[in-house]
Amino acid sequence: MAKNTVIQKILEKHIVSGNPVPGEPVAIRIDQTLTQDATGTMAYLELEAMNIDRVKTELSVSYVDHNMMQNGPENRNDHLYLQSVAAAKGVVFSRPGNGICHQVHLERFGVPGKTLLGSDSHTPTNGGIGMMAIGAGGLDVALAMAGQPFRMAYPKIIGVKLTGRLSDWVSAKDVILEMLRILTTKGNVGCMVEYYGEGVATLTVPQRATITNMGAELGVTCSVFPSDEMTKEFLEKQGRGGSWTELKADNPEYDKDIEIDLSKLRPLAACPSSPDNIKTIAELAGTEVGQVIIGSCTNSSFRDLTIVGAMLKGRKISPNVTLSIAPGSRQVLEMLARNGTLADIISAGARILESGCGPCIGQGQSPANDTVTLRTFNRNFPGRTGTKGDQNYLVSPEVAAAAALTGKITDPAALGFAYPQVKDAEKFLIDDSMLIRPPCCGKNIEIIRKKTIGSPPVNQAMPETIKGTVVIRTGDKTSTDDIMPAGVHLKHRSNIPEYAKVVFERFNEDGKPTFAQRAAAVRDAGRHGIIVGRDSYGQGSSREHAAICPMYLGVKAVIAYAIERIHAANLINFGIVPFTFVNKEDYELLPEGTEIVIENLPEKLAKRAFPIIAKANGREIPLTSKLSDEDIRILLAGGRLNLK
Ligand code: MIC
Ligand code: SF4
Repeated sequence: MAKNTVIQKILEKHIVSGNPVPGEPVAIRIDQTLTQDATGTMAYLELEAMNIDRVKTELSVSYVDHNMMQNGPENRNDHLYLQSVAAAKGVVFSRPGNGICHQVHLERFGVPGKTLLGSDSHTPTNGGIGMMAIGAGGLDVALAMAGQPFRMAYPKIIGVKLTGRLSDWVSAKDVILEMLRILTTKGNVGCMVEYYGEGVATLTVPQRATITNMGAELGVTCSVFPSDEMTKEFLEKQGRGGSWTELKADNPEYDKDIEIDLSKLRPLAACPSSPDNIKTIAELAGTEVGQVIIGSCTNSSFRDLTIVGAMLKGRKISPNVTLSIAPGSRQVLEMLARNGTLADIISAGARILESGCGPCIGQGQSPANDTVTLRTFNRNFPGRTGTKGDQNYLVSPEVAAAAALTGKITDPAALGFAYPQVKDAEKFLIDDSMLIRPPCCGKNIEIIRKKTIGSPPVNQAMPETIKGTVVIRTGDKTSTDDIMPAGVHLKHRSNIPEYAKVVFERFNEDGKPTFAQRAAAVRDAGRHGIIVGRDSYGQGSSREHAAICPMYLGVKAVIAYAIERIHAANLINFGIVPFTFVNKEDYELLPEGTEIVIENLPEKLAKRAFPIIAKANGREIPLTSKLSDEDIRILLAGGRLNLK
């Protein structure tokens, strides 16, 4: 078992119960929370349902960064609710325009050695500053705000030794793409990643944050860098030097070892349509590109956009390409505006978007059909751009800027000019006026609830017998974007009956009832909906709507080869049993429409009588599930909100 690691040092200070053995359930104290608007409205509605007057954390921040299009009143209604509930409950509110939650949190709030729980899967970004930063569903974050510990499996720790230093034109993005090449998106549930070795000191905090951000794509619980002189310098430049403490591993031993020589890395891309479909830029060079977008919580720091600005300065983008840039935060945008880099970017022909998630979550800028889009983002699941059949490549800012200039995927080293020697900021521009601190007492604050703000639906206790019907069988790597699409539907996050209409929309076929219609018909016939999947079911986003909306439509169980961590927790929180097949070949026995019976389920779960037998077409199908005692209690009650 791992020893002397940074991760264990943080865990030791935060564990409140459980056995510190990999795979065993433990509960940890949460120091800070963050929410964003698309998951936040549900989280605060859930917090309100818990009757908590004021949050119990050291710091909780509510960001608005996802739902910013304001096509119709829904988004602004959400913002007003979020701002008022933050004031009422003692939460800092980051106004729309202030930036993407993970970037702003890194700049203004992240503290080495502390725990952060966020209702967004890329919360591990703040591992770049030495935090144990974990993504979770909104309900788990609401519970943390209410002062409850966070439950998870004690991790296996993967140690990644970094040696050497990145060569010119090679970027932090290439480090994490290399990690995705090595580990893939599958099979890493229950692990945490720790970076160490002399290569660490060569990476700045925003570069480290690019790497920890996309740990989410590996499916690990979080990724953590030590806190060193580089961390201290970053915090001092943010005017927060007092938050620094040193965190380092002493002769660490890990459960699994990986070594990456930074000097040997070359520019890479994640090809359509999975973050682990990695090729070198050299292999892809010459591919025609129609669109380039630089931004997202992965790659829109001051350093990232400064290098892009230096590459574009005095040049024009190719006439066949559109280039859009969304700076990660208002701090970054204002600094670029003040030092002239923004003018260089605009002059080259870029379209400037507001500081927020924007195209990363399908909020505008969908590419044309049959066109390659190159993005510095972290996810390229099919259709996430808003275009069916999209060809989305994930790359570094350097590779993105090179393609914008040439109209083709291009190794930036072949551009014919030297790697710009950009310096990090001497000091960051500090202006917290878009962060609204809560008053000391929120009792008299009126919470603004316009008509598009609904309430979380309530589930029934688990039935004695599951009389199930398979409503869909999805296959491998079903992402939460597949289950609950965002894009144009994102604005319905606060209105479950409306949002539930588009569950599994990507799988709709002409002339066939939609998933929502089929599930509702099963429910109205007094039966229970069942979803069948294969590997990595529920990968990607933390959106608990991927559990709430199926629950609303009467789904009682998901059966798959493997279910990703955050999604499995969300299913449990809303009373849906996450089963895995004991025999993978049984997947073939459960096509859509199959009727399944599971008798005496509450009793079997309470006794942990695994494998639990499902009967279908005269066959017996053994199912299992890794559930803690608390998970079983929640499932029997029909969801966490039913437990008082
Ligand atoms: C994403 O990148 O998919 C999101 C949108 O940020 C999600 C959260 C959500 O669905 O609101 C995530 O990563 O958790
Ligand atoms: Fe926003 Fe994209 Fe980051 Fe999700 S991955 S938080 S949508 S920028």
